[in-house]
This record gives sequence, C-alpha cells and structure tokens, in this order.
Amino acid sequence: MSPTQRAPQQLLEGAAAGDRVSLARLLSVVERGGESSSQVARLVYASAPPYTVGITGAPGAGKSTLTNQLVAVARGGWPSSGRRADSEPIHQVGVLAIDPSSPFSGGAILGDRVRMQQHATDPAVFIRSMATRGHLGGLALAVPDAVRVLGAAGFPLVIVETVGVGQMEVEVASAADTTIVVVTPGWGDAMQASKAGLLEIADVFVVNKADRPGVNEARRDLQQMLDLSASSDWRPPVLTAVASTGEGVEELWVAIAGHRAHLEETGELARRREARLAQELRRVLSARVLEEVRAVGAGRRFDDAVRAIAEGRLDPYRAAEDLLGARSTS
Ligand SMILES: Nc1nc2c(ncn2[C@@H]2O[C@H](COP(=O)(O)OP(=O)(O)OP(=O)(O)O)[C@@H](O)[C@H]2O)c(=O)[nH]1
Ligand SMILES: [Mg+2]
Repeated sequence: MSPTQRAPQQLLEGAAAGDRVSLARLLSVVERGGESSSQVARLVYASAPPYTVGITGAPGAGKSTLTNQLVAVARGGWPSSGRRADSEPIHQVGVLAIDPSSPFSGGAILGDRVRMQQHATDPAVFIRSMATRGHLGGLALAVPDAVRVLGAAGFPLVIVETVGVGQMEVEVASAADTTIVVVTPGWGDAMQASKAGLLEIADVFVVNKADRPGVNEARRDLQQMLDLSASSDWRPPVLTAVASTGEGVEELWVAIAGHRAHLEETGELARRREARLAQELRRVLSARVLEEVRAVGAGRRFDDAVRAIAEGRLDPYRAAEDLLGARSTS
C-alpha cells in the first residue's frame, strides 16, 4: 500500500475509534474532491449506510434551530414502534450543514455553530458545515460520500441541512431517507415551497415559528396542495413547531420514525437507496466525461483541429470525433 493510500485508511480507523480530528480530516478530503476523495469513497462505500434525514426550506425558516432540537430528542433513540418493542438506541448523531452561499459562508457557518452550540461539547454529536466553494455539482457528489464516511465512523443517524432554493440544493436535500420541508406561517409560503419543487420531495412538513400568526392558513394551504398532488401510499404529515422553544420537536421525531417504519415495511427504503445510487453513478459518470472533454478541449491536437475547421478542411463534428478517438486510443 502506498503512503497516499494509507493516509485515508488510517484516518478512517481513527475516525471509527472515535477520533474527531481524523473524522474532520476525512470530511475535508471528501469536500475537496479529486483523487484522494475517490480513495476515501472506495474505503467507505460498502459500510452500512446511516439513516439520513434531510432538512430543507427557505433561508431563515428555522432549519438549524430545528436540527439542534432534533439532535437532542434523537439522542434518546428511535421510539418503539409496531415491530420494535423497545426503543433503539442512537449513540451518536452526525449533522452536515450545507452552506450554499459560498461568498458569505463565514457568517452562515458561524451562525450555525452558534445555534448548535448546545451540542458543541457533546462527544456523541458531530456537526460539520460543508461549503459549496462555488461548484454545486461537486457538492452533490461530496454529500453522499460524507454521509457514508459518517456511517463508516459509526454514526447510525445523519441529519443534512440545506437551504431549499435552487435545483441542486433541492436534490441534495431529497437525497435522504426522510426529507423534512420547513415552512413558516405567512402569506404564500406554502406556494413558494411548491414553486421551489419542495412539495414533491417532502416526506414530512413542518410549519415552524408556530408562535406567529398564520399557522392554520399555512397548514391548510399545504393540505390543499397535497390533496391535488398525485397520491402515493405515504401522505406527508403536516406538523407545527416552535423550534426556538422545542415545541413540536418530539412529534417531529415520532413522524420521522413513522416514515422510517413505513419505508422499511414496504421495501421502499431499499428502492429509494438504489435510485439514489443510480443518480449518484450518473453524476460520477458526468464528472468523468467532463474531465475527458476538458482534456481534449485544449492542446496541440485541439488547436490543429480549430485551424482545420477555420480553413474549411474539417467540420466540427468530425473534428470532435477525431479528438475523442485519438484520446481513447492514445
Ligand atoms: N419566533 C420564532 N423564531 C424562530 C423559531 N425558530 C427559529 N427562529 C429564529 O429564526 C432565525 C433563523 O433560524 P435558523 O435556525 O438559523 O434558520 P435556518 O433556516 O437554519 O437559516 P439559514 O440556514 O440561514 O437558511 C433565528 O433567529 C432563530 O432564532 C420559531 O419557532 N419561532
Ligand atoms: Mg441554517
């Protein structure tokens, strides 16, 4: 084994033994992408996936506050349900806070740290902000790997917070076993969620900031939209919460557990995870193809081809095939 291969292996062993510095380093490698990141992915892909909960919604809806409260409740374990007489313990919880606003990430990350400070000294809780560094495509690849790293390090539950604006963030949020969409009371919030594509991805809705007026209207709007949407065997419950006081958080945890039980009992959990892997493999393929394009899109051969096209000796389609062909045989 070469030293470059050993490093991630040693980090993973450290992380699995509870060393948070090793875990943080592994996640940094995953965040950066590239060859070292693929090495980490190879080490962790076969380990048991943690149960993943996505939390998304408009900026400032209270996602971090809710996550913070949820972590505290989840530490008490999965509630007992139908098939399970006893509650299942959750000995550690991982949180990935995805920060899409790279130019302003300093402030946002600091904000999340402050809001989740309650758990800062709890060794059973690991909170990590991941920045997009301006390329969301990279993030979509990094998040599933980061979740698997946490799984391999022994975390049975991972919560992923993303802001529900933009297609890629919504995709990242929906790449969870249970996706929670947070809305707030106020005219049109449910409509905005619908426009942002959040209606389709929600397994559970939370009307947060229920200490403000307009809660019933927000619930009604969501219920009406659910009435109109295609029926499936799971209708997302619409809950209310005041994340800042913890009100409604127990109920949210019970709803998450209920959704998990539904997924397990119907076999949908395995189907969902497989669909997610298919999507992930497509992303990896796209990234690889783009790399190829970048490689053949510069250099002497490429310049020669451009000249040939300019002089009318070659058409661009033929030139592209020549370049790709030369690459695959070289
Ligand atoms: N009144 C009230 N305020 C709340 C509630 N939940 C959160 N807040 C406040 O709303 C603000 C935003 O909360 P965050 O938890 O940071 O929201 P967020 O969705 O994570 O925000 P971004 O990550 O920046 O998109 C903070 O000032 C919270 O204290 C609530 O239930 N009621
Ligand atoms: Mg937040």
